[in-house]
Amino acid sequence: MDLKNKHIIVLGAGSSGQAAAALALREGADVSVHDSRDTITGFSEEVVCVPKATVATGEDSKCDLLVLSPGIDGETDFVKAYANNAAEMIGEIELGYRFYEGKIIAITGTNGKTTTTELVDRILNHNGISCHPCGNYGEPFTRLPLLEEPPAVAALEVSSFQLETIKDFHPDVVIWLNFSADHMDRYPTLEAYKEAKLRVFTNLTDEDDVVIRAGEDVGELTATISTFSTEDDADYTLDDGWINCGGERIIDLSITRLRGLHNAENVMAAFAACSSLGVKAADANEALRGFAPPLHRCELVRTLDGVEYINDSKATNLHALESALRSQCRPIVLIAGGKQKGLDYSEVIPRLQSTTKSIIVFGEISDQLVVTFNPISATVPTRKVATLENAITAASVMAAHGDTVLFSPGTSSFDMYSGYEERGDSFRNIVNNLK
Ligand code: UMA
Repeated sequence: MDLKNKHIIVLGAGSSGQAAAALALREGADVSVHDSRDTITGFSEEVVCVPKATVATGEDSKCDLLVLSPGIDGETDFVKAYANNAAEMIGEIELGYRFYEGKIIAITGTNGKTTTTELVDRILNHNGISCHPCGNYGEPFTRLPLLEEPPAVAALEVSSFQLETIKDFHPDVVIWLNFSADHMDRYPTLEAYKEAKLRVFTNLTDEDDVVIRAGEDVGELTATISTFSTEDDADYTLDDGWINCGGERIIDLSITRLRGLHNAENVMAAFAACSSLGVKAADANEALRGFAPPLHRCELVRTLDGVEYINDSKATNLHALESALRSQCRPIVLIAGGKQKGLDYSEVIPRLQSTTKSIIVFGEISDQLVVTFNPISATVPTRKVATLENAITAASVMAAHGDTVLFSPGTSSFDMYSGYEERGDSFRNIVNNLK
């Protein structure tokens, strides 16, 4: 793609916008960045910054290429105003794809993406294949072609938001971990969310590999498929703490610090993808010795008076909450709640009834949760509090020796925090200050 002397508008001045602008500049384009914020920072002097952008700004802004940041909904009048004046509109992932020459393992699914991205990264680098974790994981994909020595493989975590704006994007391997309701504040229906995610398969051919949880309904695929599951028959299964493939035990999960069936599936998926690049099971097993889950994902913060405090702030949807509940083996005092994003918590009531002894709710969705959990209040009482600090104090009183206080909100944090990281850091700090 030739960007020389082309006028590029980058919409969104967050981390993807900054990386996309840097790449377009290197390619010789004239770059402007537009954002509805009052101020824009973090861009080089050559970039024209347009803060306080509105629909009217979009209607007045012509360009050869519009690069959209994933957090901005493409269905809004704001984006449509820009898109109508652009010769082409793509997302930041598509831009990165057009300039990155290495192989791509695209990792998607509702939950487990970040852990799996780190597992792929660890296994490949340990085996002498240079790899870099990026995408929804944190570092934008467009940073890779800007590196002096781009890695041989991108372990690319991709969200549905990012997939909405791909065109030619063609990964070599796709990992599809699972699918359940999420982001219902962005999509009109569950089908629309799934449709966005399924776009990851758009350009695959029979030369590509897909690693998929057994039983997932993703329609017909032409690629070579490997399946994994801790429940159903699959190419990769769980056998007494080992990952089993073709009747052989290949990876010993006890040498990692990962816990829970969902993490066993993440390991299966990561290894299956790496094996399609030639990694042997014994070498992957060695690479995973001591592997710990990323922060905010069932992270054991502290044990105080025999009570475990677990930070699972990354659980921003109900599938993640359910996985966290499933992976504990002690009685649970659950802290949940946060932003109202259209999720129906009644789905998790059977699991709550069998695993929790009490529930503490807070945040924008707390009134709704008190009503939703009312049918089980005789055995699992729910208490509403105003802040996370109040929730932790209440939990520390309610939990007995041998219990677990699990902070697994089940929804996003934006009603009170800048993101799940800030929310999880806050949980960790408060717990570490408990006396
Ligand atoms: N903005 C507007 N107008 C709007 C809406 C937003 O101008 O109508 C501007 C905001 O003022 C802001 C910018 O857009 O300046 C933000 O863009 P962005 O939300 O795309 O943020 P980035 O910093 O570019 O982060 C994005 C991903 N964010 C989202 O998808 C919401 C990051 O995923 C990703 O790590 C990063 O690109 C690098 O690839 C985060 C995320 O929350 C972790 N992802 C969601 C999730 O995991 O649930 C999908």
